[in-house]
Amino acid sequence: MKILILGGDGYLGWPTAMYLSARGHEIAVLDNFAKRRWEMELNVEPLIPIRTLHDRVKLWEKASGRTMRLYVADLRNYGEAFAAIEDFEPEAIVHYGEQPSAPYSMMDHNRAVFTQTNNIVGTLNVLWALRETAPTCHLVKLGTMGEYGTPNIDIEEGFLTVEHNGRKDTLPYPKQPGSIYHLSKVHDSHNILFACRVWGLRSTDLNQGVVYGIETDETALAPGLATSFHYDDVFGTALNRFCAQAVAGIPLTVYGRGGQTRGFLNIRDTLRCIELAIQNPPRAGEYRVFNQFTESFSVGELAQLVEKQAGCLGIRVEIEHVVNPRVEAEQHYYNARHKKLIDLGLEPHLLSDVLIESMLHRIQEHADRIKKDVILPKVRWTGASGESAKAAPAAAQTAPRS
Ligand code: USQ
Repeated sequence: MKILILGGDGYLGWPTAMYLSARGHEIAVLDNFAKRRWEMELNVEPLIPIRTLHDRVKLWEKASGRTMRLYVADLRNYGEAFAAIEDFEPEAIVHYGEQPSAPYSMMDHNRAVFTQTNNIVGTLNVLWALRETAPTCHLVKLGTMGEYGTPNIDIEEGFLTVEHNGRKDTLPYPKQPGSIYHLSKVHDSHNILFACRVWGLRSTDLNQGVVYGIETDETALAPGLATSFHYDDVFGTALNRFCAQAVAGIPLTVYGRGGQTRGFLNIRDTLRCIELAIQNPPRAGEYRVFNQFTESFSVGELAQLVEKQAGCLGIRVEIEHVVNPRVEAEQHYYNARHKKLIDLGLEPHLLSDVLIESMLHRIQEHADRIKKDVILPKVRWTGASGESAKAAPAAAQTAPRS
């Protein structure tokens, strides 16, 4: 199939492009390199040095013997989005091309507005271009499990059947996202549902959990094919950060009490989930949601797993409960369904000691590049006064080890 990867320069976009190319699909990547600019703004860098996308595409073509197209385009510019889609004529689009960080979106007014404008307008432009030039193309859109928040009932896959005053309907699941970034994904979901319902487009909204991992079969083929792995407080995600902190000899930064539970998945499973969605497309006019994660952990549990495995390698690790910079429940009910991708054939790579060990080893190879001053969280969810509309959770000051 002809598949266009939006955000092809990113942590997940680049490995997805290689994975699908290796399986015989005709791939094009599109990016405007905005993430590289944000990294420079904040003086953060991926752990493993990343070559330009142009170079990585050339290297991949040499290593695999397959061709890959590259579009430099900004999705906020309708003309650029339209031109790429019209030119490539994709049968499927995988859309990672958004600002992906919750802390970045909560940093200041400019970045909050930027995140929502960038993500929502970019996606709306893609939807409109599909309507005009490729209405049968399958849009595989990366949403997030964070759209649901942490309700005190089971989380379903996108829709909830409710009975109200004696009548029954299946409606979009209520959303209670925890950041301006997560909100942008909720707004995207509404726009995509509308585009399917009214224009007859077809889309899979993948509500993905927190991804961890550095390596895929394709990134391992050559050093220059590596993907962008972050450990800093803005772009790094929990488990990736904990592994880097362990290697750097910095206490693991569990925010607050550490009972925050989320769905997690291995980067390798992200790629397989995308493939499964593409191989099993929705019908015209259908908008469907898959919850894309394989296991749930609290952040406290994750920190303990890293502490244990690092200990086996002789690395002494401390766990520190730092004041939670976010406004989020630290102890809550969490039971999210994630059956649809398993039904399609996903065989999860579950989190294991071996996997944590291999991440620690890989990070050790680049330990001298870890900037210790970008680890502690600096972005607070509350206003300048320190108050939020909802009472901030009881701050766990630097507390004893769990
Ligand atoms: N956390 C810590 N310590 C840290 C970093 C994070 O305790 O050093 C906690 C956070 O407070 C939060 C949880 O870990 O409760 C997850 O935080 P995260 O930074 O790993 O992930 P998040 O901000 O939720 O966002 C990430 C990706 C985003 C994706 C999302 C999936 O950056 O693109 O949409 O995971 S989900 O979390 O399911 O919404």
